[in-house]
Amino acid sequence: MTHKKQTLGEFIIEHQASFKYSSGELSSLINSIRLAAKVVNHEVNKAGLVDIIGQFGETNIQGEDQQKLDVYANNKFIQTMTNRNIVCGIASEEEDDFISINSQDEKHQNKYVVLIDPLDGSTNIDVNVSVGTIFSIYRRITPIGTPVTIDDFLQKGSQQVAAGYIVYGTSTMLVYTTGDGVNGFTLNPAIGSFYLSHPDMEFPEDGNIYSVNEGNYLDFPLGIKKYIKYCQMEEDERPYTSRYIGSLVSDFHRNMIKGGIYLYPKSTKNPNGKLRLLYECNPMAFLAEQAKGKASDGFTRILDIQPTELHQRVPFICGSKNMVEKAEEFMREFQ
Ligand code: AHM
Ligand code: MG
Repeated sequence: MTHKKQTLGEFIIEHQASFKYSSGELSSLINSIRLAAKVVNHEVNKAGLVDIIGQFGETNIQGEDQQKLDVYANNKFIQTMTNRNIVCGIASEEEDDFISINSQDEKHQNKYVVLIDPLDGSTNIDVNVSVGTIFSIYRRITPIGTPVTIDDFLQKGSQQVAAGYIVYGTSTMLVYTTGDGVNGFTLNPAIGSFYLSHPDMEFPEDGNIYSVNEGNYLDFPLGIKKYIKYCQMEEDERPYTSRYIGSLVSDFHRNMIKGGIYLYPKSTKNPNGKLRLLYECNPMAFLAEQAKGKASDGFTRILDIQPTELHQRVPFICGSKNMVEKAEEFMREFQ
């Protein structure tokens, strides 16, 4: 039996009414992310051609400056959301400060702010390995009609109304949540549409994959060292398999489908971990919880951490519920 797959556009319209703050604004916002994702995807797919058509950062044959892909992605997402006048503010991992958006005719009337990591894991681009975009959406807390302030961006992750990622992999997928489960859409490049391919995504409660940069092992806290040894021990279902792409979106995506845990702990080199709370950890933590997984800094639920600055870093442990709880157990026991 064949049945027609739903497109992301259709899915957004169908779910708009059920969204608790429904006014169409959030749907337009997700739609604009979908559009920018397609444009960025096109550019990412051409990355392997740089030797033929010129390096990023160089001037191309038309005399135009070619941008590095992460700069390109940053500009594209910001431009799309600004032009369509659907958010009141944007913060990006690529920008030092947040951007306040104000249209000529409607002064600060939009209610959402977006935080974005436009191209995460971008060092993987040079070697043709998957990268991703991560986004996080909040309702502003300052009054409509006034410019956004830093407080609109420094909200706890538990206040997110939507979050998602795009993985530019063997196929390109957009995966997102509006707080009612997680759904994944695969891009059909021939047609240019995303189709619902992974409805109601969930982390298996347990898994057998651990993903961590073990090159930093000697610098890890004792609890993490002990947990890694536990993963490697021959007992019950162990040893687990080690899989580390070094691209958070891809490692998360695989672990969500197969069952696994991702860890980026603190180390001597990175005393607060490496990943950014606002652009990376909060959105992934929201997705993880919506997919019945867990996300923690080893002791505290990520979504409960009160951010104090835009580019704050935190240790990050995320994945299948039982695995994250086990890692937390080790953190508590071996401080
Ligand atoms: P980036 O924001 O500079 O791209 O760094 C984030 C990336 C994650 O996608 C990935 O999981 C991690 O950094 C890999 O770091 P490392 O190379 O230290 O293992
Ligand atoms: Mg990043």
